[in-house]
Amino acid sequence: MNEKQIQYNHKEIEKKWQGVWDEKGVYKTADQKAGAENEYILVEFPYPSGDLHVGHWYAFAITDIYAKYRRMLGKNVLFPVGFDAFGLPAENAAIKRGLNPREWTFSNIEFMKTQMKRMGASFDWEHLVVTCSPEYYKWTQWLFLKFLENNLAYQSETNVNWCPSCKTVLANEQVTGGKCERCGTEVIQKKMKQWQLGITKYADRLIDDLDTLDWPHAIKEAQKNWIGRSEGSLIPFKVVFEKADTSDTEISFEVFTTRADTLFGVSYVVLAPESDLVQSLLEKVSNRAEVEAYISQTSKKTEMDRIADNKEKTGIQLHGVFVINPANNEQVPVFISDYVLAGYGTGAVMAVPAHDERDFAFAKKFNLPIKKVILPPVIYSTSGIGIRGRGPAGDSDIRIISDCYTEEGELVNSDKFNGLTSADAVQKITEFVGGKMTKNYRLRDWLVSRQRYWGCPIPVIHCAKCGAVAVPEADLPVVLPEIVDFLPREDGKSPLAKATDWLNVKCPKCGGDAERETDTLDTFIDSSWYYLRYVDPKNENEFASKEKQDKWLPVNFYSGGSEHTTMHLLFARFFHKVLFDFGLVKSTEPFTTRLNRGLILGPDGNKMSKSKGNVINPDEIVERLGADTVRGYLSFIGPYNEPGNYPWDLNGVVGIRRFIEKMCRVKVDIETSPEVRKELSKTIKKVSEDYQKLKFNTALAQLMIFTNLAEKNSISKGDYQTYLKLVFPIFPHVAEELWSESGGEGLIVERLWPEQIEIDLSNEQKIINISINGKFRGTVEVSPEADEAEVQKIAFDNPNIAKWLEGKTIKKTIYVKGKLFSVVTN
Ligand code: ANZ
Ligand code: ZN
Repeated sequence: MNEKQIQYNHKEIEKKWQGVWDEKGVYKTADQKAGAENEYILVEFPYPSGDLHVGHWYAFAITDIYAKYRRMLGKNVLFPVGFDAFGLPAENAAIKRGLNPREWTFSNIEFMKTQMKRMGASFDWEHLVVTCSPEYYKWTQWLFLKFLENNLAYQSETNVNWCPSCKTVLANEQVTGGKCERCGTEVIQKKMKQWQLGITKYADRLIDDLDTLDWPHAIKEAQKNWIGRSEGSLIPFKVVFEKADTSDTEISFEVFTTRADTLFGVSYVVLAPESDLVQSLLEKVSNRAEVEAYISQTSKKTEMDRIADNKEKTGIQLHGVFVINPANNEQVPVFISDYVLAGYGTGAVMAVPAHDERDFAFAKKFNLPIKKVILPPVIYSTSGIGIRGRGPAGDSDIRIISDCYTEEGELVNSDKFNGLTSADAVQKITEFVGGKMTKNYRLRDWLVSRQRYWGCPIPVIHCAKCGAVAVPEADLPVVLPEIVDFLPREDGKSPLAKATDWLNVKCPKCGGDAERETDTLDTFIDSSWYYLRYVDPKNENEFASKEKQDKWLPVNFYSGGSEHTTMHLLFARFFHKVLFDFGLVKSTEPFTTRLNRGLILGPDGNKMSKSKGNVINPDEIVERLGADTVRGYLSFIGPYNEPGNYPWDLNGVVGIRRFIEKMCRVKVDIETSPEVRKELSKTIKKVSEDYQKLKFNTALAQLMIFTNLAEKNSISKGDYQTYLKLVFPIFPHVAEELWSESGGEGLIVERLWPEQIEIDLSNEQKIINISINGKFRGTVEVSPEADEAEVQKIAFDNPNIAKWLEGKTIKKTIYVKGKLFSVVTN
């Protein structure tokens, strides 16, 4: 093709090669390939919300560069794709358009499949997984039943987040800033009977096993904080009534505290308004009406509001109720306040205003005593050198003490514990009062039932006699019935309650009349195990066979968005650990390496959104400039291995298109010029390293340098084809076209990554620095074998050097071989 100029017609080229790859099935992944190690590269699967957007391209097409690279290194790569197809977004959109969610979802999936096929990615479509298909959710239900059997799924009446607009409960993870994550409506609290999964039982393992993962530090930290393990004590308090008559039965409760060292400083106790304990005390409370009013007021607030530090403290005393501080037998009053949450610790707090900010604010407002029991360590100086210890008078008065000192320190006003450090006192005081050390977690059990139609039915039958009965395995899947009226209901029941034919069944245990559970499962359950199904998507007898699992799991590389740090990634890890305990998977963790990618912003630097009119439609760019251009642009926009925010820049896109045209102008010659050969060696090294580190931007920058050089100089067919291989992962279509034009063997997609080219640099000219009387005066080039006499001749013949020697006598010369020639004159 020496003289032939390629006309770069992206439409023709891309269509042609996508057809060929498809027809030859080049991306069909066998479970085993001779001599090749299996590698599972995963991208979080999308919601079939309608159109593919640039974010999907960034997720899939750019991770595909890595998948292609690993494949060329000889790995047998599984790179599957699917759809997270149940859930609110699909349903809300269907409602808006007056369509059925099923039809709407499946037609979207078909459309998005054609869009995704234009990426030129190495997806194996035979592994497609769609979570709303009965073949998939049969196994979601089967897994749920395993949880149920093992007491990891249970029903309980709890206060839940309720979105009045979506008319469904939400998990804590789905409430951001007190608002529904999906629709932005203010979430309210409601007491409802709900299905929960026992994720808290796995809290320690979910924290401790993070150490075994090759994940970004930030994700690990975020998960740890989310789980919020805190070590503290349970301290018992006995309840007494003011006019205690001896017939009173003894009521007592425990508080959870991380600061048992402050027990002598307790001036009152606070209970969570909604706690059962408060209910049990109410009949002894003399100001019951006011207390009940406060409780009902609290029930309208979200947890987020309640725990906000900056807000004014509210609360009310339970008149007629006192508790006894077990450390000093003092009677202290009891309050309820919304800053104490029923779901954390024991829902009861010992308040130490001198050492806790919230207690301090509360005590100020309600005029309660503030008693210091911890002093900060003294640092005083006699000689200019800081010394830690007591003041000169042997007392501690010189310590500068704030009104509310929240750090650890040294105990005072604490009887026989005075003088101990906080750390020592915690355990000793806990023991002294008969309390015990314990761990507490911020994490709650995972609320998984949703009062929505478009989800996986919970495979349970409610019988008046037998209670909640599991649907027998043989009857799975419980198919989501076709109903006309799937809109959410005001009464908080699932729309499935209206499907009476489906609803009324016989109890599997006693055969009596019974009803199906009408709630559906949170979609985060669907996505907690999809990566397992990918390895064996058509299996009718198991969720995934042991053999297939052995071939592929755990996932080697997982790319996704940072919004999934404390939701999906935590849920999937939990699921995997549970399945491990059931003996259903072999590894304790699902994803070995995780990458959180960045975000593509609109051209105006804002998050793309239809309302801002800054959405880039990838189809349009693909049509006009080609899929390879979009792939190249997105790979060039920033390092893929670090999450950043990148505004879309049309000039940049056009620049990539020009670069592809330049690639097409590189011509094959008889020989490669030495300069090009040297740069090719460097390029193979750089591009290999950068692809491996997911720094596609710098890999492409090096390919640009090389292309410039190769376009202006000569390159042999062999070297040219090596170059095409380097380009292929980013620009697969044009690389395949040029490969075929240059008479390459078979398809480039089936070739292996090039070997490093070792360049013999031993007979290159050496550059020698010339120094005269200690000053640098220029350089000369000599052959590598040149001896001192030769170097001296070349240097002294050089007029730029010679001019510094005019009229001088040489006293001494020194030659450092291949580097430096130094002259000393008089
Ligand atoms: C007395 C005390 C004295 C406390 C002091 C702190 C400082 P973390 O570390 O987050 O676990 N607490 C316990 N249960 C609570 C609840 N249900 N709602 C609100 N606050 C609660 O925090 C533990 C501390 O938070 C506990 O230690 C308790 O206050 C409070 F100088 O007890 B502390
Ligand atoms: Zn029954």
